[in-house]
Amino acid sequence: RSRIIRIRRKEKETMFDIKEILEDLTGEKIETLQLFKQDGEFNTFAAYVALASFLLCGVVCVVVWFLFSMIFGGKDKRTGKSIILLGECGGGKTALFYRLLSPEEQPPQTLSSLKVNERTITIDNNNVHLVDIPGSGRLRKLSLLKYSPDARAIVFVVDSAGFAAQSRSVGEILREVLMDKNIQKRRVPILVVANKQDLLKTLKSEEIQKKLESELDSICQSHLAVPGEEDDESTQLVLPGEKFAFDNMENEVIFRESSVKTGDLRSVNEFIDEVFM
Ligand SMILES: Nc1nc2c(ncn2[C@@H]2O[C@H](COP(=O)(O)OP(=O)(O)OP(=O)(O)O)[C@@H](O)[C@H]2O)c(=O)[nH]1
Ligand SMILES: [Mg+2]
Repeated sequence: RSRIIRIRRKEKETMFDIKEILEDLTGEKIETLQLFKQDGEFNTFAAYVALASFLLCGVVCVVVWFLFSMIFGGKDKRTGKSIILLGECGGGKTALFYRLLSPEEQPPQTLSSLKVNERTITIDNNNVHLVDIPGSGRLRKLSLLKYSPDARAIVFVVDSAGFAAQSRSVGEILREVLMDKNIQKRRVPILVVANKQDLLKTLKSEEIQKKLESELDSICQSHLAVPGEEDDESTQLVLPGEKFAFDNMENEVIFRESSVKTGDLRSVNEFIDEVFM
């Protein structure tokens, strides 16, 4: 067994069969491949075999991990650079956009936006591309398609004072976001921020979450019952017979509060810090 064994090239192809190959070549049954021969001498060949097997196992593990993450993990969600502000008209996206650019200044009086605002700013040494998408119709949908491939996170702004009257349309827009292929594939985290907390008669983030959950449930059920052109079965947010729940989403969806007017943006800043960590 201590004989020097030469392995023919074709039999070198797989290291898993090494014991069988050695048995074929020597015609003897091999129990174990010993690192030291009986006379105590170091068996270089066995050491090479052990090292090669070890390296091969490592390579196989890396390849399996890579394939697994490609198939099940999607693209790394930490590759995008954009924080995208989305939501219904009048929620305070543009006001928030300006507050994030100049935290100490009151944002200028804004009218309903007709174009996307974008700017790159530095937050804690990170270059953050801030994108404010108008809430109204077609421009919102086209802009989401354009900017979602680079999304690092979404800040979904809700007017907590006007929410009761807008809950259905807010739910429709949030569904659009959750259905976006890039947002889904890269599991982009979403912060739903209940803005305008300085006003009287506002809803808290928990109340908004509950109401949005039931709105999204009914919207999703109607899409399941009568699928539209854009309803791709594989990306539906609920399965038939299932109830919609934010906890079941692949994307992390969290609910917090803010007031752009008073400058209370702790929730938004913490969220941005976290996604760029
Ligand atoms: N009281 C109060 N008003 C706010 C706050 N944030 C924004 N506003 C006001 O709400 C109104 C709408 O804000 P915008 O930032 O223009 O809203 P938007 O989401 O950009 O709206 P669209 O561009 O139409 O999608 C403006 O008059 C803001 O001054 C807030 O925290 N508190
Ligand atoms: Mg705006």
